[in-house]
Amino acid sequence: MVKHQETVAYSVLKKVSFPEDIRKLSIAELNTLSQEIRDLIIDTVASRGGHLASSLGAVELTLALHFVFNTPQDKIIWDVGHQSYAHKIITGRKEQFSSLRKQGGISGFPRREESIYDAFNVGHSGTSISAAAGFAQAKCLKGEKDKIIAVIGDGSMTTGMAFEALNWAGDSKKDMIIVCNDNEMSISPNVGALSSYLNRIMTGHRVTKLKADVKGFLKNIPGIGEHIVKFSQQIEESLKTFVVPGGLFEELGFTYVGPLEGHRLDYLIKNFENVRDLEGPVLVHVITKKGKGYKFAEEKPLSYHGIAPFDAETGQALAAASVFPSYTEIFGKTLVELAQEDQRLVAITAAMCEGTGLEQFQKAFPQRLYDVGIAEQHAVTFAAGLAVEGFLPVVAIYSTFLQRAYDQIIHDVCLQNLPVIFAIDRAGIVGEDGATHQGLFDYSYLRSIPNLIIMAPKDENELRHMLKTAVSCGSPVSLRYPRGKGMGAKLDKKIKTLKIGKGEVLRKGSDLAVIAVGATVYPALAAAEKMASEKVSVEVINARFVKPIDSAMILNTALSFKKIIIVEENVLQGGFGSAVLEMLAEKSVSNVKIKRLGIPDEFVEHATQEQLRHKYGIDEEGIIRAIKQMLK
Ligand SMILES: Cc1ncc(C[n+]2csc(CCOP(=O)(O)OP(=O)(O)O)c2C)c(N)n1
Repeated sequence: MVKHQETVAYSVLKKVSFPEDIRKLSIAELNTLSQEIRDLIIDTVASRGGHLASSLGAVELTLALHFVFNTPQDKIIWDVGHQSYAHKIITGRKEQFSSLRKQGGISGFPRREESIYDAFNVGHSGTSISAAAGFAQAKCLKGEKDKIIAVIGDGSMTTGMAFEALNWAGDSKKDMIIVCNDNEMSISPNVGALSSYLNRIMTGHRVTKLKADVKGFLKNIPGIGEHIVKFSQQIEESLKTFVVPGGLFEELGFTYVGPLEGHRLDYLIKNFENVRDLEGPVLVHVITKKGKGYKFAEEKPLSYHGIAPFDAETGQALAAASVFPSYTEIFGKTLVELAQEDQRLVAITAAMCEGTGLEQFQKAFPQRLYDVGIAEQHAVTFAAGLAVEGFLPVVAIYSTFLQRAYDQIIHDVCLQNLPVIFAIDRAGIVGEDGATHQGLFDYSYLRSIPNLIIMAPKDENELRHMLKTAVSCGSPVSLRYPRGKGMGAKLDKKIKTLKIGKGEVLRKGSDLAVIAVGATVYPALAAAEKMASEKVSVEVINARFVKPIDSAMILNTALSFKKIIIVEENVLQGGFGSAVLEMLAEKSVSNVKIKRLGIPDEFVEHATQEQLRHKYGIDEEGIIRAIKQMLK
């Protein structure tokens, strides 16, 4: 069970800083080390929040890999990277581990900038085999013999990228080792045919083990035991075809090793030592338990996948649940309401049913909810197919993961002007997950696509109206909203449709206008309130639409104010502010001073959402600062 850091002796861990330290340890010491690493991970995540269950499940696997392979010369490439906490602890970052995901602290994901042991930057699923293939090809060109190891979960194995890379790797015959860390879970239980296949291998393995045990038992029954064994052997022959472990991978050109029990260090080490000497592509299938060693996480791996700070003793969340529902919750609830009225509505998730708030929809309409696995590209084109057949698909997805389906949005949805709704969650600054997960590009990458309507609500009430508008408009729509709780807005009983391309003036003013969109509208309003107390009159406009923008209203504002601030939670390049500038340039409006607030041309690192909004000057304080500067 969990012990608190102060009281833990960490008898072995205190001797370990780098992998060379663990290579000197006995199996018994390694087992103790596993426990101590788990304690450290649990205590740290309990206070910092983070990805718990996946990291707990990969502790022995991590130790075995670093024990057997000559890291950092040999390269371990983690897929997603949310399981890499043990790796971080034993690769020189034990002391900094308490700064996990803090501003200026270590990242929750492998980062090459952070450590020589982090071979490749990750955060999105399914990249490890492709990257490993690239490494393997490079080693071949350079005549180097270092080992390349990709560690990929069974969930991430369902990504299109993983299939593409397996296809290449199996054919290229380059030396590389793919470790499939199979815990039967993605974030939720894994889905799809490959998952069933892996499951059959495991079941087959269990059957083989069971048969051996039963045979041993029967043989010991005096007199009749031998006869029964002989008879059962005939049955056994037919059972052999039940499963050929790894047959699929063998067919693809891999040497299959497994399934291996993933929490037995002696066993893992022995097998990896054998695998190290194999040539060509090898797939090692390791069976682990998500959340291993922490009762609550083992019981509820989904809840403990990514988790906010909690009490390690009780497993209970530390922060009281917000009084306001989150945007995600309101989206899910509203979708159920709308789907009750409209049979055509169907929902699609790429392995993020809970994260995107679709659980209620799943309960209410199990036949109309499709979890396609970690397959964003497929999700989008699948939606396009449904739309052609007259359905109204809602693809509920995080902004950062939609990036993967860019061509599908253009080629399969927008080119055919199909009514697919992209309900884009976690848009804007997401916080502690850092650069790989910020949703800061969607206005820019979507704004250039014809036929697509782009909207963003100022609060959860407007989200409801926008969802209804999206469902009613018959076009492809991007509806983006931020991570976290809503603004506490009162929800209108009746959900209405909004006029496409029309913004609203929220506050009249005379000195300067702030045009805000999405999550920046309330801070703009608050800033205007504060300025009023300093006798500065600020007009605040809620743009609502990034495409089509409300040209008439913005033009009017430009002509009457001459000083405008535009605020958005998106990169400045190609974002909402760019759209306004383009429109004004088209209309030859030049005598207006415009300041754009948003994210500059850089990747945004991990920190809390508040810290980041502050850093980039898109919170109330930043907007006040900009107003004052402009009026100087
Ligand atoms: C492209 C992409 N889509 C979705 C996600 C969100 N996500 C993070 S981890 C995860 C599940 C990964 O499952 P698996 O690879 O089996 O790892 P496990 O957590 O079981 O160790 C998902 C869907 C992501 N990181 N990248």
